[in-house]
Amino acid sequence: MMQHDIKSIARLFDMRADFVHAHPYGSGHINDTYCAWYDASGQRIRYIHQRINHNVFKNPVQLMENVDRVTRHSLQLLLHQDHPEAHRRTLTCVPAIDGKPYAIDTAGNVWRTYPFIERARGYDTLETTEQAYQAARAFGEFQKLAAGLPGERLHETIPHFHHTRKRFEAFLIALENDSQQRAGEVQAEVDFVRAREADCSKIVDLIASGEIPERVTHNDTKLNNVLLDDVTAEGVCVIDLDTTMPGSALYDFGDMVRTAVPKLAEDATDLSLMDLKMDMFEALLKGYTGTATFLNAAEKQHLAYAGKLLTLECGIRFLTDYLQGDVYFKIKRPSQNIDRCRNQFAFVQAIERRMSELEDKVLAVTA
Ligand code: ADP
Ligand code: GN1
Ligand code: MG
Repeated sequence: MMQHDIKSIARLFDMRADFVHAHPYGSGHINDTYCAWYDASGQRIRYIHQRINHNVFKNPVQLMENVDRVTRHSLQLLLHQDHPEAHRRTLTCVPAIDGKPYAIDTAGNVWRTYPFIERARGYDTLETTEQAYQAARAFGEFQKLAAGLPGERLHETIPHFHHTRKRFEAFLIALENDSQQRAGEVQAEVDFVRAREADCSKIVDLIASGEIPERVTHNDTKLNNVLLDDVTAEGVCVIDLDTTMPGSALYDFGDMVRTAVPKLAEDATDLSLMDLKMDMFEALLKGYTGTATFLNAAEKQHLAYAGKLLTLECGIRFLTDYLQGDVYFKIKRPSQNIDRCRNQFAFVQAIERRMSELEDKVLAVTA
């Protein structure tokens, strides 16, 4: 559904082309994304206009400072390499009329505009192991690029985003408050989380002790956040940079596993069919470790575990949102968040069943 008047949003940006029409676009759970067609001297081209969800991102201006820095750095490197497709390999911010990388509408919403990356797309469900390999390579390359970002530490756009222990505590508070009187329906899920309380501290403790280093990471590496070339499947552009900030390499690898390895889509409900696609896991490992060559021994040792942890964390977040009345993730049907939660927990169980096989694959690839 078109919630916003995109033609008037378009006027806030220095488009140098004439607006034709726009429609809602993509399957992201957070921002309001529109694809808009323009006439540029007789040529039809398209752009992405996005409203930043300020319920989720409390400081969109700081967020855009991060995005502007990261994308400029990325473009500079590509131009330095004389890359023939530099502007297709990274997001770039189209400036607003006042030169800023964002614009604010009359209702106070913060908007940004990106050129549309053509002949590539993001996948909710992968079709081939080559796609998994290429996606993981692209996220590994992105981490390398982010590691070289000059200047100050990036802003934390969502503080403690992957602090799983704090996610567990937020869940306990939502359960205690039970503002929607839903706790009674989710006893099995509550027990599931409580039984895994110890998991929630494991990686944060290793980070606190220094065994796992802080790195600049993407933090939202679900598969549809990398666009793969329509013809070659190469990972052409990493998108959705809102959570690019200090984190752990394990968060990025873990979220790739969460989204590329399950047999079922994130909100599918026929959970008896849930299992792992081992070949996808292997392809992710090869792609990621082939480019993320900086990983230390502790990071390598926890690659398989990261898949379990990030899935558990995401399930806890869906459950918390369900208990709070679906205030965070976009939903298209009333039970979608609890369906997503149950699905994530089924995948956690499948990982637990097959953890030794995953560990063997990690050893084989990283030895
Ligand atoms: P969300 O935070 O809501 O997930 P995203 O930034 O991931 O928002 O954008 C939502 C979807 O829009 C993406 O999954 C992708 O399909 C599409 N998209 C975003 N930016 C571009 C772009 N520059 N070119 C092409 N498609 C894009
Ligand atoms: C959200 O924005 P999107 O749809 O790429 C969420 C991720 C979750 C994911 C679950 C900023 O990702 O953390 O893992 O949904 N992004 C934010 O599908 O919370
Ligand atoms: Mg996204």
